Amino acid sequence: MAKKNQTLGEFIIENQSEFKYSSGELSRLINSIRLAAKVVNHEVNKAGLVDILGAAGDTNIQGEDQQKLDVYANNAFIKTLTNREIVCGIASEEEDDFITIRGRNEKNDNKYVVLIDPLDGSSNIDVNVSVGTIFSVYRRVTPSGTPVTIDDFLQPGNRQVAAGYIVYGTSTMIVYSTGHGVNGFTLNPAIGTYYLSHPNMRFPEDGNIYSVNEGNYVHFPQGVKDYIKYCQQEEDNRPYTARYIGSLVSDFHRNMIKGGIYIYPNTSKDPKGKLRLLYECNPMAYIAEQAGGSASDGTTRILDIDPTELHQRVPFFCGSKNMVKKAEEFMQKA
Ligand code: AHM
Ligand code: MG
Repeated sequence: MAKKNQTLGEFIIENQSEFKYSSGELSRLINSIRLAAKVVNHEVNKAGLVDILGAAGDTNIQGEDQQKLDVYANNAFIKTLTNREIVCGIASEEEDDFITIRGRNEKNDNKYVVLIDPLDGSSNIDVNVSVGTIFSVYRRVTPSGTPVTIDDFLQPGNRQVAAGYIVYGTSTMIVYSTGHGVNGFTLNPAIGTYYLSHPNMRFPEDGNIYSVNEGNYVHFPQGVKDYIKYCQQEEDNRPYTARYIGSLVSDFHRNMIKGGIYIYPNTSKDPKGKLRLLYECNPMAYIAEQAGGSASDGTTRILDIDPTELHQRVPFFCGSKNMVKKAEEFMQKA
C-alpha cells in the first residue's frame, strides 16, 4: 500500500513481498539504481559550471579528467550494479556489447539482467534542459551457474519484471513499476532522500497534448502526417497543444501526468525510427501500460515485439490509450 511521504527505502521494504520471486534481489537492485541516480544527479546539476570546472576532455584543477556526462552516467550505473554483484549482466545504450557479471565467487548465480539508457536526451545538457535515465529489468532465461548470453537480453518487453526512469528536472524524480502500478518519488536534495510524491500514477485515457518533432514532417509516413493534421483541426477538444522537449523521459513524464501522446515515427531518413527498443521503448511501454496507457509501433504492441539485436530501433507511439488508438487508426488507413 503506497503511503504519501513514505521514503523510497521504506516503500521498497514494505512492498518487497509483492515481487513474484521474492528473494530480496530485486529490492537490492532497485536500491542500487536509486543510489547511482543520486550520484548522477549531483553531476548533472553541476553541468552548467562547465566554464568553471572544465569541459569534457579537460583535466580539472585536481588533476582529474572531466568526462562527458553520458559517459559519467554510464560508468556510475555500471559500477554501482557491478560492485554490488546483484545482477548477472548489463546492456547499455552506451556499450556495443553486453557486460557479463559473474557475481560472488564467480558462481554466475544472480537472477536479473538490467538494460539501461544511462543519460537519455543528452543533447539537452548544454542548454540546461531536463535529461533522464531509463532502465529495464528481466529475469535471465539461461540456466543459473552459467555466464549470461545474448538470449538473456533479447526478451520481449512483456517479460520485464521492473522498469523505470529518473528525470533530472526542476526536481529529480524516480518513477518505476515492478508490475503493480507506477509510483513516483521526488528527491529532497538537502538530505538525499526520495519521498513518495506521486503514488499510483495513471495516464489519463484521453489527452490534448501531442509530442513529436514536427521539423521532420516531410520525412514522416502519411499516417503520421494525417494524425498531426487531425491534432490541429478545430473540432471537439481539438486543436491539441504541441509540446516537444526532445527528452523522451520528460516528454513522457508530462504526458503521463497531463494526458498526451509521444510519437517518434519511422522516417524516410530513419526507416526504423530513432529510439531503441530495448533501452528506451520497452521500459517506457511497460510503465505506460502499468499506468493505464499504451505503446505501439503503429500497428503492434511494443511489448510483444521479439527483439533480434541489442541496439534495435523501432517507431514509437506512446501515451494516453485513446490517443494511441487514434494514431494507430491513421497509420492503418494510410
Ligand atoms: P539519445 O538516446 O541519443 O539521447 O536520443 C534519444 C532522444 C530522446 O530522448 C528524444 O525524445 C529524441 O531523442 C529526440 O530526437 P530528435 O532530436 O530527433 O527529435
Ligand atoms: Mg537514449
